[in-house]
Amino acid sequence: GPGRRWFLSTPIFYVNGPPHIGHLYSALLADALHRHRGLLGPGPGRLATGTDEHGLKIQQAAAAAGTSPAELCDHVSGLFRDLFSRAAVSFTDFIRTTEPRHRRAVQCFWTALQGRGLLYKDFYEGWYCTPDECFLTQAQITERPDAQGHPCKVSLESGHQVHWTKEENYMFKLSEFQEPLRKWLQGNRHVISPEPFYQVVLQWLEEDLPDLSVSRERSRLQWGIPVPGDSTQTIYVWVDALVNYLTVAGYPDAHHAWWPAVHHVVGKDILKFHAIYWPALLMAVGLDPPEQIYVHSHWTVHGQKMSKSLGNVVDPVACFKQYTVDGFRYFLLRQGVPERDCDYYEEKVIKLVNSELADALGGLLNRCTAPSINPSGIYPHFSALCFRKGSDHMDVEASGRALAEDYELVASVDRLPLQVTDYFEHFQIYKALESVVACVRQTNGFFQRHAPWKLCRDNPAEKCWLDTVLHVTLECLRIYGILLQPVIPATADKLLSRLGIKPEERAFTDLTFLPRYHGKPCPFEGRRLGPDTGALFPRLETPR
Ligand code: ME8
Repeated sequence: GPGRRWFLSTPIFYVNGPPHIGHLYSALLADALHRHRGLLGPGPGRLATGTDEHGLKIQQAAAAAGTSPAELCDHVSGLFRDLFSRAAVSFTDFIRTTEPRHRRAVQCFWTALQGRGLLYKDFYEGWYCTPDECFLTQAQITERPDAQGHPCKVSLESGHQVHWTKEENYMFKLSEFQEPLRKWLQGNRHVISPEPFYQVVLQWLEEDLPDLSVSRERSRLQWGIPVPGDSTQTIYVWVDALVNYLTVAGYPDAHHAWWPAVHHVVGKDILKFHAIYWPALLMAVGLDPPEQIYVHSHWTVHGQKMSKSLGNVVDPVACFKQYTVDGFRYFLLRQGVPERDCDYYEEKVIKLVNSELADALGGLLNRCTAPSINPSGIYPHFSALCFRKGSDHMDVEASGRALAEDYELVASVDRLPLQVTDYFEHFQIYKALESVVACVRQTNGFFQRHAPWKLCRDNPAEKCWLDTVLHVTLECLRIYGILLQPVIPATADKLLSRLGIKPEERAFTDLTFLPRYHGKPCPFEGRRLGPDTGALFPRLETPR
């Protein structure tokens, strides 16, 4: 409920390549949740994002680019930061794992693990997948010919090549946490959503849970945080990366104000790290596991996985130029279904945003604010004679009586705010948007049905009905504008400003729809509309 603390996180992004639309999607999901919670109550709430800069993968990417890891990190981390600023991701903290505050947190965390007797040194022998930065068992790999046709061992899950490694490492006693993890999950059935991913994690816990190698020999991996007290070893990049969530919460000094009110947004490929390794590591140092893990699936492009070798990696900045920031935000959040992979292609974006933002929403605003239909430019008065609460409508002029469908519209929009909130809380932002769009279409139907442009302002009864039709339409738009703020903040601002709704009138508590119908005073009646600044959303050109 309002007034509750929340702390949302995105994954921190690897800097071995520039951001693509999948990364942006992760960040937008978290941003929309963060903004939505801000509507419910002023917080305190935080949204952390950042970059994951250590590890063999980055070390190798820098070597391949002929640059130093530090330079590569500065450059690519900057690209992510710029992208998220441009995308209106409302982060309150941007962490880089190369920062001193993080090194200190990771070393403290390591020392805490060691202090509890949960680390031991052993010879690790097994497969390592550098692109995925993870250790794999024999059952997790397969053989496949490489580009030259030579047999090559790859990860079953990602298809990336693996290498045999044999070295002395620190091991974390992960196996001791199999039962505690099961108990935690069984006692918190909603901790991982959507539900199918919760089942996947439970299934994993039915299998063997071997101890986890949590360091690499320094001779192989220099680009990382050294093990405290053992300069021959570097801390495994995933332990380093996961601790970022504690760093931004203020660990080791000030995290108690925020921990464990932490809600992670993660892609399905990193679920095991967040739903098994991370909770186990937290329990190991005596901290609670996260309250919530939201999992999303992946974007493909024209049905194919994005990859450098296919050359089909979609640049989000180019998408913003083509579709506008809000247009692309809307597309990703409206079409992205966390349960399953979704496909991106140009025509799909254009069709969706033209139909829903430019035509349905923008068209509606344009029609009900046009000077020809509302020459005084004010929020017109609602007449309770035209819309009567209850089924026995008072008899007025035939032209002035609301129809059964109109009452259905009012009921739908009355229900909408709670419906939208419920969907947000269940990580179904796409369904929240679907329900808003359904109402927008219903409102268009209402406007069309009563054809207010045919009503005559000089006839008092007709004027009364005309004003009421406009008032109801503006009220609908006001509700949609408030509810769309988390997804299309700039467009929602433009819409609400055009209606004359002040910035302090745009929170969840302002979502009382059509107060006059409910017998309450309406603060907007008679108020001057905001200035006309042109079409709400530009129609996008279809590519030739
Ligand atoms: O995994 N569609 O970083 P990362 C949707 N550094 N989401 C996608 C995607 C796609 N095609 N491709 C990637 C890492 N993602 C680690 C995280 S957190 C402590 C450390 C998502 O840059 C992916 O699922 O490879 C993940 O959630 C995020 O982008 C970062 O991926």
